[in-house]
Amino acid sequence: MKSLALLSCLSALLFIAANDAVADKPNVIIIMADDLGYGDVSCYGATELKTPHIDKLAAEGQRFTSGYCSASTCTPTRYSMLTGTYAFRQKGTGIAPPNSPAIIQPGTETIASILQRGGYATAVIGKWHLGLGGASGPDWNGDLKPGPLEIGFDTCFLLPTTNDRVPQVYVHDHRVPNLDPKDPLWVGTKKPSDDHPTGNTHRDTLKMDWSHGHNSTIHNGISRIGFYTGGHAARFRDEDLADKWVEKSIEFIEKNKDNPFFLFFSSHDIHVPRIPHERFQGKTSLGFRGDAIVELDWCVGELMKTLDRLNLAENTLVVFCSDNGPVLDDGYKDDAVEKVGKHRAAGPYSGGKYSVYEGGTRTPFITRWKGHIKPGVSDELVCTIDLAASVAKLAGLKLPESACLDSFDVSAALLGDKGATGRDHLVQQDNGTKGTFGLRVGDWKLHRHDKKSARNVVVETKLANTKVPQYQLFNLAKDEAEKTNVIESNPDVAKRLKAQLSKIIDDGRTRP
Ligand code: NG6
Ligand code: CA
Repeated sequence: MKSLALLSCLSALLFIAANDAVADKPNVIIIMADDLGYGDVSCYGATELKTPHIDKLAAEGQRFTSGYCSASTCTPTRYSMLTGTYAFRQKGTGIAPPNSPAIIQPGTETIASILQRGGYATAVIGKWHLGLGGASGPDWNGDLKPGPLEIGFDTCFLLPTTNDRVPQVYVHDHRVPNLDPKDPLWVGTKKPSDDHPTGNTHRDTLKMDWSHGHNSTIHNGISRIGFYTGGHAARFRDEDLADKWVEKSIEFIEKNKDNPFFLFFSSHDIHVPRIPHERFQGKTSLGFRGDAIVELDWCVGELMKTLDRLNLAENTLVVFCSDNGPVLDDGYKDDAVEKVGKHRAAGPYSGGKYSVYEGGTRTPFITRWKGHIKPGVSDELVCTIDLAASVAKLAGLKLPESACLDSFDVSAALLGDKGATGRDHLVQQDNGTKGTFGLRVGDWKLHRHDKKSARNVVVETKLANTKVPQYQLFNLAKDEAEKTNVIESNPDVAKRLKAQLSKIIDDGRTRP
């Protein structure tokens, strides 16, 4: 009897100790915007629209002027944010097509698997675009695995690819919800029948016309990349995506308010097709591209309100970032080019999405953790690829030696600690494993264009490929817009950076 009492006393003590340890672990919310440029929000200088919620986040935390994503397209940035490893090291990490199999293999350590092992509840809600299913691709009518649940997420509620690619259905954990077995979902690359309506054959019926690509299957009056049939009961309306992400995220936060959680809020805004909810349409002078930014800002506000309501703001690190720089015309005629006016989506930088000029990867990057981060502006160099190592550090978790090969612990810089430094170098890439690299070391920036041309024109004019030499060197301190190639006058710097870039690629890892 006595020993039983002692045992229950001991287990009660252990429980308290365990809970104390858990209480030290901050919740983590990563809000990743899609295609949002450095100059697209008012706290980074936008004057033609207002983003009060994102601005508030910045005012209450650290706003980074050298915050980057690691690639200028979606799939490689998301791959490297989750795995902590540069995407150029792994074949098959370029922009994923509709029927892409899972790109991150089960067993790969990710920011989610590390936090999950550390006792966190983990979720990804929103755009995935990292493939689903085994080698033969997604089984849309069956179990969609492997996927997020096989690499560390307890739960997911997804848009499987991007919304300009088919199909327009959600994925909840391993299944497409509301699928009627009598109306199976088929997704493919070839027109399924001669009379299948497409953006080419039924162009005059579209509610938003396409400008390039995006002329296959039509859903909700918008033609997409790829073909699909069936699954009608499961299909969503583009207008409702943002509301759905917010609704599902609030559910997840409420459910896990008493234990540590990690939420990857993966917005589809402001990717094409930009179809904000009716209540945001026409809210800016910039057309749907601007309205989608306002919708994104609303999402941020709703998430922050939820943290306040549940008294979690002082226990939650919020990171706001983007997956690549901006683009105006990305395949639909949504007036983004015509209505841009004075708005400079990439801020002072050149290039944008698809480019290794600064506009492609230098994006809004904000951290907030009330009571732990002193508000301010930081010029330290940080990147989405560092979130894995940095968040692991904040949660008191160790990174396995063989994982997260390029993720640096910049947690002190993320918290804005006095004297804390970010990275001393960063590699940027465009898309895929072969192509174009940028290496920033201090104020120097080396470009290595293995392709003969690059998208380097400013985003306000139409993005177009122009011929470039294989190597270029810029001094960002004097020339933030990368206009003057100074490689001839700085041969020693060029030699050093070229060698450093080759070594980073050849070594297979940069994390010590
Ligand atoms: C491109 C698409 C573009 C966009 C991009 C992926 C065409 C002509 N262009 O191939 O619209 O979908 O892929 O964007 O189809 S990302 O942000 O997901 O990387
Ligand atoms: Ca993107």
